Parts: sequence; structure tokens; C-alpha cells
Amino acid sequence: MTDRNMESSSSSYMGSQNEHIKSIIHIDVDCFYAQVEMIRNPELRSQPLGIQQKNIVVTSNYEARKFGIQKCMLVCDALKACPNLKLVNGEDLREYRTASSKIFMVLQSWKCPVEKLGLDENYIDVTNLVKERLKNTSNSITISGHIYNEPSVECTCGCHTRLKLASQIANEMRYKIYDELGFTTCAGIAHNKLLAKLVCPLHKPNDQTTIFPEDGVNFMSNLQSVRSIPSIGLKTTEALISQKIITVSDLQQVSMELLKKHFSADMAVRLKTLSLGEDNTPVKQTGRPQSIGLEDSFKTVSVKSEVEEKFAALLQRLLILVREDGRIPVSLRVTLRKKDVKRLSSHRESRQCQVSPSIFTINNGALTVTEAGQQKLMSTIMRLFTKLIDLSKPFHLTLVGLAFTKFQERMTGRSSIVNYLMNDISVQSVLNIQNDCDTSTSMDYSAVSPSSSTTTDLSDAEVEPSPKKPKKVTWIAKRRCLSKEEIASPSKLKVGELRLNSKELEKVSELRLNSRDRSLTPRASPARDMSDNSEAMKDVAEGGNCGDCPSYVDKEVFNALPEDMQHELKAMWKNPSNSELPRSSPRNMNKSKSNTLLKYFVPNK
Ligand code: DGT
Ligand code: MG
Repeated sequence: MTDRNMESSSSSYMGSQNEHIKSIIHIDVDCFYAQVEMIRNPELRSQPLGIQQKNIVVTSNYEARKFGIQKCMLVCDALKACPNLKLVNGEDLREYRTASSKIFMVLQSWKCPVEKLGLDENYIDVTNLVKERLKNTSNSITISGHIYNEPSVECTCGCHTRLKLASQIANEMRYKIYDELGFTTCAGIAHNKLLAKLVCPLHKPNDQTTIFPEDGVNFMSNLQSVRSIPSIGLKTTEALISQKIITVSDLQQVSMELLKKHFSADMAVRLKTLSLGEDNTPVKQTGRPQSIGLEDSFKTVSVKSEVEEKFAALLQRLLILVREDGRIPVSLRVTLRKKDVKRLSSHRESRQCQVSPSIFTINNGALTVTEAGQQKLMSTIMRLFTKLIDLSKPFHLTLVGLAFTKFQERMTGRSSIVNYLMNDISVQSVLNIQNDCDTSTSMDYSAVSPSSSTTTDLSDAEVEPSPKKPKKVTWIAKRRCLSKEEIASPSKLKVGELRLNSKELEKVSELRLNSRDRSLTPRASPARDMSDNSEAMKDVAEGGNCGDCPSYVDKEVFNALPEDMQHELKAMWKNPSNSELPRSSPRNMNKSKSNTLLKYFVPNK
């Protein structure tokens, strides 16, 4: 390293002491797919095991690695190296995804930001947790696991103590993952994501390594290829190699002037700082995926019926994933990779459109699609396909893909119940569009639009309007033939008839079916309603929880609510001034504050 660059890296270290404040853990599951298979079938544990996808061994257990089996080896080569290798097909990723979600959930129990990276890696920012624990710790703190380099002096900012504590938290996390799910893991602990990830595999399998900030430059300088840096991809590597920058040490020493000649100023700075082990990117809490998709690649397909078969197979698998996810899709994207035979090149094209949420129904809390719904989806897919491909001309495809790209949230939790009900009104509303009652009316739809759909970056896809974009309101009137008065107020939609999706409210969901049955029968007269109601109140007095409820409340629905919500409602009923709701009559509810939970407590009549 030149003096100047040495100087810049050491001053960067000294000058960035306030950047040592973070404590980041990176956790990577050992031989992930192989462990999933070994947990499913413990007999595999004692054998060399390879996970096969097409003709490649994508990973293997540590037993097989002793025989030289490496990731992405051809099956034939792997069998030559280890004739006893047991192969398990790993093309169906469902079990791996499920395991991945479980691990993520375990890590979330520490209430720190967790960022999922692929299926078997997670970053956890434990900065605040470390600070909290430090307040309550007077004893000297020891490290858990390995240290990259034993420090000769303590950094004055206290980062060594913090990272030692973080190493103990990492150990707790790994222990819990093993204890609850049976997976062994590795962890890296550092003051930034880059170093945490890079030191993670230093003691594989089933161990952990901590690196202190002052060792970052030295650690990085030992990496043989610039490609070892996680955010440097193939193209950047090629561009660097073309400038004879091959190792990370080369990158540390090269002048900024030269880097700026070949990269943008921002990129040049980023490359330089990464080479010095610096990285200030935050751990971003992972939410649910913005899209759920699958692709299938193949040599060439040039016949429409074959494309249809491929899509049908993909759709079956995709529906399983969506069912696992639980959200209701409202948008579908079709992707093709077209081969240009003359130019020997290929490119991707996508097209997407809205899909009616009515295609999806909830049975016992699970998202399902009927045969007819699947046919509708297939015809949407093939319609998008014919927009992407001119069938009057020959075509050659090497990939087809399907993805659901927007969803209606199925919110849960006490605070979200009103939104939750409103969402489901919109779902039910579209369900009702085909019904034959011809009353129509107009109403501002905004309150019931699926506003909580996750946002999706559609920049690479053409969005086309739905061919059957629901006329937004007519549906409510159509199906239920509600009176004008009822339509004017969503509060008049009965809670028993709304589709409630969360587990928390599954019981309510069952009740909905009953209520719906009732709603299809002729409407009861007010006198009859009164008697039904007093009947209901009698039942409650004999054993239900709804003794304090006003007479207009549907006690079945009330009793199905979580206890804390029941308490909250009772408190509001006891003190109506707090709730701004009239105690006496549901008729007055139209006048009260909108979006209030109590408004949904209108008995089914
Ligand atoms: P490890 O972390 O070295 O103990 O081993 P793994 O198997 O956990 O490897 P890792 O963490 O790089 O990848 C996690 C899983 O992802 C792995 O079990 C199989 C899959 N995988 C890894 N590399 C590839 C690949 O190049 N192609 C495909 N299809 N799957 C891969
Ligand atoms: Mg792994």
C-alpha cells in the first residue's frame, strides 16, 4: 500500500470512530437445503448428501463436503468424487421457504431490525439492544466465539465492549434457532454489514466470528478477488480487472483519480470505502415480499399449446405460494424471455393487468381458488401472452414467468380492525359484481378501495387496465339490494357479513357464513328482530360474555372477538361520551364519527 493510501485508510479509521456505534450480526444457515432435508429425514444425517436441481448439485451436507463435493458441481462429477452420494431433488423450494420464514420469525423475537438476504441469511441490527443491556451490565464482558484478531489496544469509543456483547446476543440467537428449529448456523459480528457478512464463514460450520473495526482494512486486504466484496457484481469485477485491479488490496491502493476515470464519482467512492471495510448501509427491516413469482426456463418453446402447459404448471405452484403468503392478489404479471434466433440474443418482456380479488376465496382461513377461478386466471395469462407475442409470426421462448405483484393486505390487530373490515368490504364487493339485482347507485368508492395494496415497482412492466375494472360501487347494491340509506353508510354493512381474514378473527369468519345465510332469507320484521334480540340477550345472560352489551349488538360476533377488544368495547359502552357513539340506537350511527369500530356492531336483521 502506498503511503498516501495507508494514510487515507488509517485516518479514515481514526476519523470514523463515531461510525463504530453500530453492532451488526449476520447469520447464515449451514448447508441450508441439505439441513432442511436432514431435519425432514434424520436418516440422511449420517450419509453424504447432495441436493440436486436439474443436473447440478446446488449444495451438500458437510459429510459430502469431506469428499470434495462443492456447490454447483455437475451431478456426474459429484458422483465420481463420491459414489455413495445420496441425492435428494431440491427443485421444489416450498420446504426451504417455510424453513426460511421460521428462522426469520425466530430472529424477530429480539425486536431488532432484521433484514432477510436470500433464503438462509439475515442481518440483525442489535445496536439498541446492546445499549440497553450495557446499562444493566456491570461485569466485564467476554466474547462469545472467535475473534478475527485479538486487539492489542481498546478502541476509545467503546466498540469492543459493544461488539463483545453483540457476540453474546449472536450466540443466543443461534442457540434459539437450533433449539427451536434444529438448524446449525454461522454468525459474523461487526460494526457494519459488510464486515459482519465477510467474517461469518470464517469458522464454518456452527460457529461465529467477531471482527473489531480497526481490523477492517487488514481483513479486506487479504481477500483475493474484488468479487469477494458482496456488492461488487460481475460487470464491475470485469471493469476493475480490465484496469488490473484484481485483489481487494489492489483496490485499496489504486488512486481515486483512476477509479473516477472508469466509474461515476459515487461509485468510485463506494468501491474505495468498501475495499477499506467501511459500509454505512442500514439494516432494513424486511417486510413481506412486494411480489410473489416463479419462472421456468428451458431450451426453446415455439408452440402456443406448450406455452400454455408451462403457464398452467407455473400457476399451480404459484397458487400454493400465494396461499402460504395469505394476501389476496390483485395484479398479475406475465414475463417471457424471447430468443432472437437471427441475432443470437434474447430479451425479457413483461405485461401485467389487474385480477379480480373475487377469484380468491377464504376457506377456513386459507386462501383458495376454485377450478373456475383458475380457468379465469389462465385466460388472463394467455390474453397477456398474446399481447406479448404476435402469433401470426414464429416465436421462440426460453423462459416464462408468472408473478402476483400487488396485494390487498389482510391486516390484523386491534388497532387495525376498521381498516381491516373496510378492506374486506372491498373484496366482498367485487365478489358480488356478478349478481343479478339491478339496483345501482353511485357512491364515493374511496373509502372502500383496496388502498392498502402493497406498492410495487412496475417500472419494468407495462400496466394495462383491467378489462373488467369493476364499476366501483354498483356491486354493493347489486348483490345485497341494500337500501339507499344503507349504501350511504358503510356502517350499515353488517360485521357478520364482512369477510374477516385473520386467525384472530377466524371465529368471526365462520359466523359470517351463518350470517350470510341469514341475509339471503327474507328480511325479518322489526318486531321479529326485537324478539330475536331478546333471545340473544337471554343466551348471553346464561353464559356468554356480552352481558353489558347494548341490545343492538350481535352477541355472536361480540363473543368471537379477542378479549381485549371486548373489554375495550364494553368500556366504551359504559362511557359513551368517550366513544362519541350513541348508546341507544344503531339508527343514529350514521351521524357519528366515521371509521369507528362500534359502528360495525349492527345486528343482522
Ligand atoms: P454454507 O452456507 O456454505 O454452509 O452452505 P449453504 O448450502 O447454506 O450455501 P449458501 O448459504 O451459499 O446458500 C443457501 C442455499 O441456497 C443452499 O443450501 C442452496 C442454495 N444455493 C446456493 N447457491 C446456489 C446456486 O448457485 N444455485 C441454486 N439454484 N441454488 C443455490
Ligand atoms: Mg448457508
